[in-house]
Amino acid sequence: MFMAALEKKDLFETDVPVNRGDEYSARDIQVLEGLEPIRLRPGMYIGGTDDRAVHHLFAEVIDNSMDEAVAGHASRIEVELEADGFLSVTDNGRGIPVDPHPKYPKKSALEVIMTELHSGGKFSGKAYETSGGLHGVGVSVVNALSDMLEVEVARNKNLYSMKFSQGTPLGRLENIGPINNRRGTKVRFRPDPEIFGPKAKFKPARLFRMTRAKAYLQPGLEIFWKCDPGTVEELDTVPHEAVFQFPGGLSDFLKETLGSNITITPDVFAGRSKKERGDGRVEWAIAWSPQGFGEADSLIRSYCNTVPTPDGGTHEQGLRAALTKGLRAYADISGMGRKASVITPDDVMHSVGVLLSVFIFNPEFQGQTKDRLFNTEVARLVENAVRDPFDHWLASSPKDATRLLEYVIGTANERLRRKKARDVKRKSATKKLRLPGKLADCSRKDPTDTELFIVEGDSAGGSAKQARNRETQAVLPLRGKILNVESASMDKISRNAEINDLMMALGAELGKKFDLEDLRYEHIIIMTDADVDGAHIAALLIAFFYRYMPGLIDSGRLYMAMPPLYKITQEARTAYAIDDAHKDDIIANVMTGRGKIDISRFKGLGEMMAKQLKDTTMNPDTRKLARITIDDENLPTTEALVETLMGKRADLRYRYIQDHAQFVKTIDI
Ligand code: 0RA
Repeated sequence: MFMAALEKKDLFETDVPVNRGDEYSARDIQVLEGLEPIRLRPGMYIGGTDDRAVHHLFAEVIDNSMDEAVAGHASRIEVELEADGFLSVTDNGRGIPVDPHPKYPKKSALEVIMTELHSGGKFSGKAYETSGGLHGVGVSVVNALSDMLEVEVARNKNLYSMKFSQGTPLGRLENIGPINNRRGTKVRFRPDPEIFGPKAKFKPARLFRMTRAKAYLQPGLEIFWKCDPGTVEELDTVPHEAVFQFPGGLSDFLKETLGSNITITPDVFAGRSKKERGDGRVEWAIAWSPQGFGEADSLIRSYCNTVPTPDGGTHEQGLRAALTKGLRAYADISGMGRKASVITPDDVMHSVGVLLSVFIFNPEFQGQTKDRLFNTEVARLVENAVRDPFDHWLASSPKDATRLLEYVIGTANERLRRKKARDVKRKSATKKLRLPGKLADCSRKDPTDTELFIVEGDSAGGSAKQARNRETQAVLPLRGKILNVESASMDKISRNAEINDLMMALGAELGKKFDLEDLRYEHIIIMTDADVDGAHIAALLIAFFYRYMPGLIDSGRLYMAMPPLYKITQEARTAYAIDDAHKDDIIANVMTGRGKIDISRFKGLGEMMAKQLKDTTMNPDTRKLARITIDDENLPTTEALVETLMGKRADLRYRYIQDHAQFVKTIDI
């Protein structure tokens, strides 16, 4: 690297005799401080060596001409892409100074500007002006990374020229001769294939877009575009010649972007700060369009000294603050303050088209790609510039202002609604992870074809756990009776341990928060003893679901298991009966007249063998289920339901079940 630096030195200092045997000296350091680091690590200066970086070179060059225009010294810029890949940018500004540089008397200022890193602002005496440039790295970076670069300056009634290759002067600054009618600078260059690869080249469409955008940022400026027809691919829609001039500035840009989009207010809100010395200036154009902008719902383009800031920054912050505060203040004076209290800057910036351009003195950029404006004072500058005009704009057309305010409030409310829905989802998701300890969950995670058996008591729970299909059937034993929801407050219900376990197992919330989508199982089956207590518990559960999760019943996903009350055997024949009437029916119609009939009564589920429970009550292939339905026309009171199911009158219970039963499969009896 050191040797390479020495070699370069020979070419750089064109007017100093070269001594190849030189020891390491101050002059060598000088060389290292020149353009060599740029070629060694181009990524550090232009963020890479890809397509984007190639176009960055153009941005840097046109930004210098834009600085002249913004400072009021240039009124036209020409951009030309030539057939051989050369790109030139010409302006009618003051021209790069060509007189000897005070610090290096043997060199022209132009040479120093083109060959010294960071020399732009410092040496040029331009520090008092706002300047863009490639985030301040200067045109010397472009020079270092071009295999050829030529500068022409028309100044002092003379035309000068100097050529470089890879940042190294190919000769001295030449005076071509006198001219009378011209002033300005032309930079013509070609990206070095050694740096950017042999295939790297400018894309006409991209250059065209970048060039046109500049014209909007400086109303009055004329930009001429020209590209050799040979550079334009067949399918490109780039014209070979064009002139950009937008007297309406950012407003023109925004209107063109909006196209035929419908906007909330008929007028674009546009303006510029009054020119104030020592500060900076701000220009903006804003419109809200619910239709969005292509794929995106908003389009926010901001610039600092005509340099795009795609990552936003302090200028955008200031604008957000001004618009939000302005809308809130308008809401207050128009009696909508309470409704508008929910709006945030994000709501205001929803579906918005914004063009924001600031001109400041010492721009600082931040972030990986230096695409975000960092100067903290700019937030205040923009907020102050925009706030007053915004207030006036709103007040000048209350009808439109109110429509805008209502639109933004609508956005805020929609945001709040979504957040609430998300919170509920998240809550139920965490519930899913926190399952009650006594739940024997099924292994299948997808609710499809899964069942939760809500079982009375631990002993029945034990049998059910043995009898179940582990993959699809879960068992939740409830200890004791659950609350009677008819006589308990919501507060008390949500603190009840059994109900909490139930909610956790189901993954569902109560009341308005209940969402079928949250249910962890497809079918919920109440499985209680076929006795009075069992019926009571079932009734209480049904009442609870009816009251707090009606969607579960409406969707037909709540069932009662139909465990048998009697086992009837005759020789090798076995049948189960769910109640007395069923038993009588079996004895009369199923059993034969021969042989002793043995009838045993189950005292509870817990008393059944696991295999019996499985065959009679749980196995989907052999069991019966009763679907719980609510007959809205003859809606039973919970009392009536409890009365029916409690089994004080077993005939009622049987009838109820018969009336509502949906036999999934008929068991073999
Ligand atoms: C340094 C000082 C001055 C102008 C420029 C540079 C300058 C640079 C470029 C690059 C492209 N076009 C440009 N135009 C001007 C100010 C010179 C003066 O005070 O006359």
